[in-house]
Amino acid sequence: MAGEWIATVGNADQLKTLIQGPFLKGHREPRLAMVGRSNVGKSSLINSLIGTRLAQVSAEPGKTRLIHFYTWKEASRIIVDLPGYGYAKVSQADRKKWAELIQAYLRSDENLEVALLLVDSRHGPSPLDREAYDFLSSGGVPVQVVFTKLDGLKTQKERAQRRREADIVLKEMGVDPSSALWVSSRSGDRMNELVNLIRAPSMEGK
Ligand SMILES: Nc1nc2c(ncn2[C@@H]2O[C@H](COP(=O)(O)OP(=O)(O)OP(=O)(O)O)[C@@H](O)[C@H]2O)c(=O)[nH]1
Ligand SMILES: [Mg+2]
Repeated sequence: MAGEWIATVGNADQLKTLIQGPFLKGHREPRLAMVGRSNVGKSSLINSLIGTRLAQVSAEPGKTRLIHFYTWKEASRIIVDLPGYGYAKVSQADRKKWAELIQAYLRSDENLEVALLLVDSRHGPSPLDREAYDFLSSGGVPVQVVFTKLDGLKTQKERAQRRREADIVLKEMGVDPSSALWVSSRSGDRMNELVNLIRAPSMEGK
């Protein structure tokens, strides 16, 4: 088995009992958190990395409303599937709950290695993505930007154009554009670059 579900939490109090120091239910592997707007492809990317369909994927945005923890055995990591932001139909109260839950997670987890900030390659970083980036980096969390759904950019010309546009926004955000990865979990295109980066000694040592 390439990975398995460990736990699901829906409120901040449950997090405190679940995460004890560096441990999460007895597991002490470093954690990778998936952050990004609803429907950007977080759960799909998790399934592609782990190699099984553990995380629930849906065409309907706002599917992941809880925090799910999975083991990714091959890389000795725990992957954290966080609820997506920016779903228009979510009420103000739900948005607040989302922010509180994610903040509580980031505060309680001493073993968070990196947050993968997922951005839709067809649209580039949105104002909400920029907000998420600022929020993570101001909390001292290392962030890796990953553009998803690369298969949606059909031609080399379109890819180059989107990349030029995204690079401008990344620079404004203070992110080195050459550090960003462009992948497709659907076609598997360039997924190896992400896997190699996660498994690189520099990241393992963090
Ligand atoms: N073309 C394409 N579609 C993708 C890719 N990855 C995910 N999708 C589709 O995008 C939709 C949303 O995918 P999810 O993985 O559920 O997205 P999510 O970010 O987990 O969404 P929430 O849980 O709502 O936050 C689904 O219809 C997926 O099939 C990809 O690499 N290429
Ligand atoms: Mg999801």
